[in-house]
Amino acid sequence: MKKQLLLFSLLVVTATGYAQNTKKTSGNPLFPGWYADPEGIIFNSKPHGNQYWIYPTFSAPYKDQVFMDAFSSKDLVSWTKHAKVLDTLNIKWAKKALWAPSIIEKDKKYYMFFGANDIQSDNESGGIGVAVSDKPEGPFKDYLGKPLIDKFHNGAQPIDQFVFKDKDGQYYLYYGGWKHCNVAKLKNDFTGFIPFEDGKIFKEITPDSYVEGPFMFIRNGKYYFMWSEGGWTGPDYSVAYAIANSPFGPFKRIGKILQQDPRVATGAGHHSVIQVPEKDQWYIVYHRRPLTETDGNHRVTCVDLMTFDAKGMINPVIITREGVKSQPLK
Ligand code: FUB
Repeated sequence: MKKQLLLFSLLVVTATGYAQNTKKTSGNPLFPGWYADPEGIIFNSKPHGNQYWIYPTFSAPYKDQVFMDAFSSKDLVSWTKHAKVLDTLNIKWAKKALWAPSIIEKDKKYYMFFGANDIQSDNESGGIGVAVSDKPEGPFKDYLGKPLIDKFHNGAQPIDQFVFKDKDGQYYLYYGGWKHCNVAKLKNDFTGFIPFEDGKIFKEITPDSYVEGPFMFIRNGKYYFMWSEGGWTGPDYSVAYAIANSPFGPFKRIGKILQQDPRVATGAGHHSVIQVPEKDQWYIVYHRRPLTETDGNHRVTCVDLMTFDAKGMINPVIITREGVKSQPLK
């Protein structure tokens, strides 16, 4: 009996190994589960520098959004889940609606900026917080003991943060829901902000049709600013972008580059971008909703190629079921 069991197990292991070895593309979604607002990143420091990481929102009713999982991969094809890297048990002011993590590595620490509580006015408790860990897989602990931003400024709901390191080493926080986007200059230790020359802390940079989910990257010295448009529970959710010469814009909308494809999925939006180090090779990581699905929370995390034309414009993304080919990092 025991021998039979052993033989059966060997066959299963062999079959699984074979299946993994022959998986040529990532497939979409990248991993099982309802996950939205994915931030994809490659960290600089060893031993984590040879991996892709994705930090998404756990997509569920707000009251159940009390933790965040992360995912890592060596090749974009096989992914490992890291459960509950952030948990509201470790953040006394965060009660629900943990949203849209944005992560950055600095001085051997990992800082995660997150939204919590979905505040509707300045009278409610919550907003954007910061958590810190020694490792990308957490556990992340509350860094400030209170939100970093807990009020509306320039009409922007304090959600959907993105932390950006500029060419000169300065860190900025782009954020905002309710169709307004602000940028603020972070203090070097991320405990607060440095006012701009005009004395203001929150500079509004909202482009046309902006709704939420800002993201920034630099290519060939230009600032590519991207954001989500439409309503996240509907099919028209999408991503548009602008190009500027400065991190403050002006951000003149160029057009949409990610949206639903009625043959593949709806509601494609709230994305991030990964560049393969030292290569002009780019991926867009985003969420979308399976065709015919009507539950707003049924959002899944996907990856597809992002390419540019000869003038540096982003080509419209082709959303796929296959995903992308294996791309191991050095
Ligand atoms: O996942 C919660 C919210 O949905 C995000 O903060 C928005 O950007 C939208 O994707």
